[in-house]
Amino acid sequence: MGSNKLVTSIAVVLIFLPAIAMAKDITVGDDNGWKLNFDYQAWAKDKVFQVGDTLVFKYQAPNHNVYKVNGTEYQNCTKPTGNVGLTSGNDRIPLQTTGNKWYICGVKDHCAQGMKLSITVADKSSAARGIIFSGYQVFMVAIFAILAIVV
Ligand SMILES: [Cu+2]
Repeated sequence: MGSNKLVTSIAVVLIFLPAIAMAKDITVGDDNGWKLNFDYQAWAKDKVFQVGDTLVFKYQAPNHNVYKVNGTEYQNCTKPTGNVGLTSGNDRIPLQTTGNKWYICGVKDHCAQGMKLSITVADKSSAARGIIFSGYQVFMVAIFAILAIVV
Protein backbone atom coordinates (compact mmCIF):
# COMPACT_ATOMS: atom_id res chain seq x y z
CA MET A 1 0.00 0.00 0.00
CA GLY A 2 2.84 2.33 0.92
CA SER A 3 4.60 1.98 -2.39
CA ASN A 4 1.30 2.43 -4.19
CA LYS A 5 0.93 5.79 -2.53
CA LEU A 6 4.43 6.75 -3.64
CA VAL A 7 3.71 5.73 -7.20
CA THR A 8 0.55 7.80 -7.13
CA SER A 9 2.45 10.82 -5.83
CA ILE A 10 5.09 10.53 -8.51
CA ALA A 11 2.36 10.08 -11.10
CA VAL A 12 0.61 13.26 -10.01
CA VAL A 13 3.86 15.23 -10.19
CA LEU A 14 4.74 13.89 -13.63
CA ILE A 15 1.26 14.41 -15.02
CA PHE A 16 1.28 18.04 -14.01
CA LEU A 17 4.96 18.66 -14.71
CA PRO A 18 4.33 19.92 -18.26
CA ALA A 19 2.22 22.73 -16.85
CA ILE A 20 5.16 23.82 -14.71
CA ALA A 21 7.77 23.21 -17.39
CA MET A 22 5.81 25.13 -20.02
CA ALA A 23 5.32 28.15 -17.79
CA LYS A 24 7.85 30.67 -18.98
CA ASP A 25 9.60 33.80 -17.84
CA ILE A 26 8.92 36.68 -20.20
CA THR A 27 11.39 39.51 -19.92
CA VAL A 28 9.56 42.71 -20.79
CA GLY A 29 11.28 44.32 -23.77
CA ASP A 30 13.54 41.26 -24.10
CA ASP A 31 17.18 42.46 -24.06
CA ASN A 32 16.07 46.08 -23.92
CA GLY A 33 14.51 45.59 -20.53
CA TRP A 34 12.22 48.20 -19.00
CA LYS A 35 13.34 51.62 -20.19
CA LEU A 36 12.51 54.83 -21.99
CA ASN A 37 12.32 55.13 -25.76
CA PHE A 38 10.96 51.65 -26.36
CA ASP A 39 7.61 50.72 -27.84
CA TYR A 40 6.17 48.16 -25.43
CA GLN A 41 2.90 47.92 -27.33
CA ALA A 42 4.73 46.90 -30.48
CA TRP A 43 6.78 44.48 -28.43
CA ALA A 44 3.73 42.88 -26.77
CA LYS A 45 1.67 42.68 -29.95
CA ASP A 46 2.84 39.29 -31.19
CA LYS A 47 3.62 37.78 -27.79
CA VAL A 48 1.49 35.13 -26.12
CA PHE A 49 0.97 35.60 -22.40
CA GLN A 50 -0.54 32.72 -20.50
CA VAL A 51 -1.58 31.96 -16.97
CA GLY A 52 1.47 30.51 -15.20
CA ASP A 53 3.95 32.69 -17.08
CA THR A 54 5.97 35.28 -15.20
CA LEU A 55 6.62 38.82 -16.39
CA VAL A 56 10.12 40.01 -15.55
CA PHE A 57 10.84 43.74 -15.52
CA LYS A 58 14.58 44.40 -15.71
CA TYR A 59 15.96 47.89 -15.20
CA GLN A 60 18.52 49.96 -13.33
CA ALA A 61 16.96 50.75 -9.95
CA PRO A 62 16.00 53.38 -8.88
CA ASN A 63 15.78 54.94 -12.37
CA HIS A 64 12.50 53.13 -13.00
CA ASN A 65 9.87 51.11 -11.19
CA VAL A 66 6.77 49.10 -11.94
CA TYR A 67 3.17 49.71 -10.93
CA LYS A 68 0.33 47.37 -11.73
CA VAL A 69 -2.60 49.60 -12.66
CA ASN A 70 -6.10 49.38 -14.10
CA GLY A 71 -7.12 50.40 -17.60
CA THR A 72 -7.99 53.97 -16.69
CA GLU A 73 -4.80 54.51 -14.76
CA TYR A 74 -2.93 53.07 -17.72
CA GLN A 75 -4.63 55.50 -20.09
CA ASN A 76 -4.00 58.49 -17.83
CA CYS A 77 -0.61 57.38 -16.46
CA THR A 78 -1.91 57.63 -12.91
CA LYS A 79 0.00 55.94 -10.12
CA PRO A 80 -2.51 54.06 -7.96
CA THR A 81 -2.74 55.24 -4.38
CA GLY A 82 -1.96 52.65 -1.76
CA ASN A 83 -0.47 50.37 -4.35
CA VAL A 84 3.23 50.02 -3.63
CA GLY A 85 5.28 49.81 -6.77
CA LEU A 86 7.95 47.25 -7.47
CA THR A 87 11.44 48.70 -7.27
CA SER A 88 14.00 45.88 -7.23
CA GLY A 89 15.17 46.29 -10.83
CA ASN A 90 14.43 42.61 -11.38
CA ASP A 91 10.74 42.47 -10.63
CA ARG A 92 8.90 39.23 -11.21
CA ILE A 93 5.14 39.29 -11.66
CA PRO A 94 3.42 35.91 -11.94
CA LEU A 95 0.43 35.98 -14.29
CA GLN A 96 -2.21 34.21 -12.25
CA THR A 97 -5.44 35.10 -14.00
CA THR A 98 -6.66 35.62 -17.54
CA GLY A 99 -7.63 39.00 -18.94
CA ASN A 100 -6.09 42.40 -19.49
CA LYS A 101 -3.18 43.56 -17.32
CA TRP A 102 -1.60 46.99 -17.30
CA TYR A 103 1.76 48.14 -15.97
CA ILE A 104 3.40 51.54 -15.91
CA CYS A 105 6.62 53.13 -14.73
CA GLY A 106 5.89 55.53 -11.89
CA VAL A 107 9.05 57.62 -12.18
CA LYS A 108 8.51 61.22 -13.31
CA ASP A 109 6.67 61.27 -16.65
CA HIS A 110 8.13 58.01 -17.93
CA CYS A 111 4.68 56.53 -18.43
CA ALA A 112 3.60 59.44 -20.61
CA GLN A 113 6.82 58.95 -22.55
CA GLY A 114 5.84 55.38 -23.29
CA MET A 115 6.94 53.25 -20.34
CA LYS A 116 3.61 51.50 -20.19
CA LEU A 117 2.64 47.95 -20.98
CA SER A 118 -0.77 46.49 -21.72
CA ILE A 119 -1.13 42.74 -22.18
CA THR A 120 -3.86 40.14 -22.42
CA VAL A 121 -3.29 36.93 -20.50
CA ALA A 122 -4.81 33.83 -22.06
CA ASP A 123 -5.78 30.56 -20.54
CA LYS A 124 -3.05 27.95 -20.45
CA SER A 125 -5.15 25.26 -22.11
CA SER A 126 -5.41 26.99 -25.46
CA ALA A 127 -4.66 25.58 -28.89
CA ALA A 128 -1.61 23.43 -29.64
CA ARG A 129 -0.18 23.62 -26.17
CA GLY A 130 -3.33 21.99 -24.82
CA ILE A 131 -3.16 19.13 -27.29
CA ILE A 132 0.47 18.35 -26.52
CA PHE A 133 -0.27 18.65 -22.84
CA SER A 134 -3.21 16.24 -22.84
CA GLY A 135 -1.34 13.77 -25.03
CA TYR A 136 1.45 13.68 -22.49
CA GLN A 137 -1.04 13.28 -19.66
CA VAL A 138 -2.74 10.30 -21.27
CA PHE A 139 0.66 8.71 -21.81
CA MET A 140 1.77 9.25 -18.21
CA VAL A 141 -1.54 8.06 -16.78
CA ALA A 142 -1.23 4.87 -18.83
CA ILE A 143 2.36 4.27 -17.62
CA PHE A 144 1.47 4.78 -14.01
CA ALA A 145 -1.70 2.75 -14.23
CA ILE A 146 0.48 -0.17 -15.34
CA LEU A 147 3.09 0.59 -12.66
CA ALA A 148 0.47 0.75 -9.94
CA ILE A 149 -0.75 -2.72 -10.88
CA VAL A 150 2.75 -4.19 -11.08
CA VAL A 151 4.26 -2.64 -7.93
CU1 LIG B 1 10.81 54.75 -15.89
